[in-house]
Amino acid sequence: MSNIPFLRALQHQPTTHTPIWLMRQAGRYMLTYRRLREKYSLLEMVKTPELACEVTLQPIKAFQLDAAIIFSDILPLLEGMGLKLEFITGEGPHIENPIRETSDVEKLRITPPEECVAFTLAAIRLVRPELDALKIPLIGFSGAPFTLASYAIEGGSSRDHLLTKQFMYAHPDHWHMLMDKLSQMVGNYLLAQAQAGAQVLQIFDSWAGSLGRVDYQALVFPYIQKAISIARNGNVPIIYFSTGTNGFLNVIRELEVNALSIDWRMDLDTAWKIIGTNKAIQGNLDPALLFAPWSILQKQTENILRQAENIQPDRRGFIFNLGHGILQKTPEDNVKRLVDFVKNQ
Ligand code: 1CP
Repeated sequence: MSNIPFLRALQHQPTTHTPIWLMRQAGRYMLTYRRLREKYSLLEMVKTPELACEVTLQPIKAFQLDAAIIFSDILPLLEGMGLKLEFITGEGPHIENPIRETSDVEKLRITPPEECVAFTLAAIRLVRPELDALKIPLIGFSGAPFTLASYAIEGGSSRDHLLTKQFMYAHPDHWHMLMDKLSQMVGNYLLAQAQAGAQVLQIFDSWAGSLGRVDYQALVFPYIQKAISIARNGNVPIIYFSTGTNGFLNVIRELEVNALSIDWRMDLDTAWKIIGTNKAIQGNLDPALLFAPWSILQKQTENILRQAENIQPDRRGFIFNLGHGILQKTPEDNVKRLVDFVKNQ
């Protein structure tokens, strides 16, 4: 049995302190990251294992976090299917040849991760020994099929995911073909990360909450489950993260994962009751609270800890995190204070 708190929490074992890490903990809110980013583009950093390794370690060196997440992004995987990706400064991701016709789906390739995302697998192998020396476990990750489909169809970020939904309703057979291909890519990618040394896997389904329960259940859920069933061959715990999905937690709880990561729109204890204590729970501070005066941040942090205790008095199975990724202008001092506070409660 591991004595690492984050891994113990995922196995519902009591821990010496409540483990904490922050989604997108490496990024532009950190001065060390911005300095490196002046010299390299995002994709250069992702595709150079030495740089990805360095950025993965930046938040670990700055804060007493309980887990590291490999530095990458959810979108480079789409390049392995034949989509052309770039990140435009100030605008975000852009896909030059998005999916618009059914024939575009037929053309999508399934490429082994060793070929299309070898750089991330190499970064995992490179960073593991450094993290082992610090007794910090490493998380590998992938976007979920729906969230990836949304970028592949919209060609970039989208508020309403209208093109995605239109495609889903107009071309059901090709929607299933697209989701089937994506679930194979995602599953293989997660499995390869576990085999390269990731000790935990997280699936980011950031935009699943734009769907209603009926569509999520019929058109999306089976493909997340398919990706998970491939990834489970890696024999490491899996976390499923989504936002805006609290209305159908009773569907999501059926996923064969070890933990669910929830957002701040529902009380943690209410969510955990629906999910059941056979799964660990991760969350759920509003990332905007890291901009609040300390007294308010502290009160809301304590509130989350109390809610976890309402379900598990010793908080076993609870991992403190944000309800979504850390925001770009977050003050580093508040991150430090939050991490230190949670670990001493
Ligand atoms: O330097 C830069 O330009 C910074 C922005 C940045 C960073 C730091 C992007 C662009 N991606 C990343 C890394 C990243 N992305 C990580 C790794 C680091 C960590 O956690 O420490 C992870 C886990 C992601 C995941 C990711 N990328 C998600 C899922 C999580 C979430 O926050 O919802 C999504 C949706 C993306 C897409 C993406 N990447 C970057 C941008 C600007 C976007 C678009 C977001 C949008 O559509 O609004």
